[in-house]
Amino acid sequence: MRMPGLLSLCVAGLLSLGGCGPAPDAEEAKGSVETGRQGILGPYVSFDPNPPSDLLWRSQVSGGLGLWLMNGPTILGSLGLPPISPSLTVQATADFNMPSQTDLVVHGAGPGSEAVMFPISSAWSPAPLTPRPSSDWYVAASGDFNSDGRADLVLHNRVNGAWHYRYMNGTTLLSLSPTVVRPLPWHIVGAADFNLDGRTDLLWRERNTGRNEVWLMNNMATLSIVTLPTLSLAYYVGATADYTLDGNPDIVWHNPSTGNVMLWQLAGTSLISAFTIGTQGTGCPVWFSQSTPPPPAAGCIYLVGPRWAERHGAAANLAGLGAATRPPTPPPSTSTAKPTPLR
Ligand SMILES: [Ca+2]
Ligand SMILES: [Ca+2]
Ligand SMILES: [Ca+2]
Ligand SMILES: [Ca+2]
Repeated sequence: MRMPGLLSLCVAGLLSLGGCGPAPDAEEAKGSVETGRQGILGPYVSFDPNPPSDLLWRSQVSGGLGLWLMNGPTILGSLGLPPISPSLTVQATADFNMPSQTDLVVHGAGPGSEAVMFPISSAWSPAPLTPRPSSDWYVAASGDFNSDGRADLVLHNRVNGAWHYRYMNGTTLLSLSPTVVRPLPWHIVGAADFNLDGRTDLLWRERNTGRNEVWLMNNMATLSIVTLPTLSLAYYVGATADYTLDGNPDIVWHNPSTGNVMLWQLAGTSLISAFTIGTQGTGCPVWFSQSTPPPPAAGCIYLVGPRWAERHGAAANLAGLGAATRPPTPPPSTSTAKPTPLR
């Protein structure tokens, strides 16, 4: 029986936020960034040898990073990672240098601080990225938006609502898409191939209402807009990847006030269940999205990804793996989880 509260304390301890002993019921690991990383296999974005997607937590006070190592919606344990300066924020997770591994995109308040952090040896190795046009812009998410097999970035302007893609070859900027504007306060809060057509889609959230939309995209072309249920602004989007082992990207939300970590299990763009997968912190300040840094509140950690999931890379990557490292067979149901009403 897992005990999310204990695991929460443990992650907090690994982030140097307070005392914490080993979780007796969890397989806790203390690793370097290269220890057994697995990387990105289509909808699975993993940081350890177990392919199912993990959850990345961040203290904006200490710069600490920690993982919930997951098997679908089940927390297996926690893992502390080397910190990254609190002058930087974790904006996106992607794989910028094949073969697959999980890298982080970070930047500070102003242009010139952008970098991809590669997990090399026992530390993060930064590689600079082309600066943003101004401090009004932030990296909202990553994805392969032009379907060339290479990770790209989507940048959003928090002041005027403009956004565009940066098409990348590794850390090299190849070109920009046209810049378009969606009126604020809609913000891009994630990217994933929700409908499994091989093209990365955009997840939008409205800052004053909690309304949510998936824009099904073909590069810059909006194929259709799907409205998801509205969710209280007490929650923010922490991750978009597959957490139910069915190949469909899901959405993980966190409520910093109650600590509730809630999974929306999606089938394409349909919400089929919502349930709690754990608890992290209580009484912490609200956060809207990666459009601003997580609140630097002592004792509070925030879910900063991964916010990327794709389908089309999965088959090729999985084909190169031995059976032992394939994702486990999906469970017959999620009946052990308790659905909670949406707010
Ligand atoms: Ca994993
Ligand atoms: Ca691309
Ligand atoms: Ca798609
Ligand atoms: Ca799923």
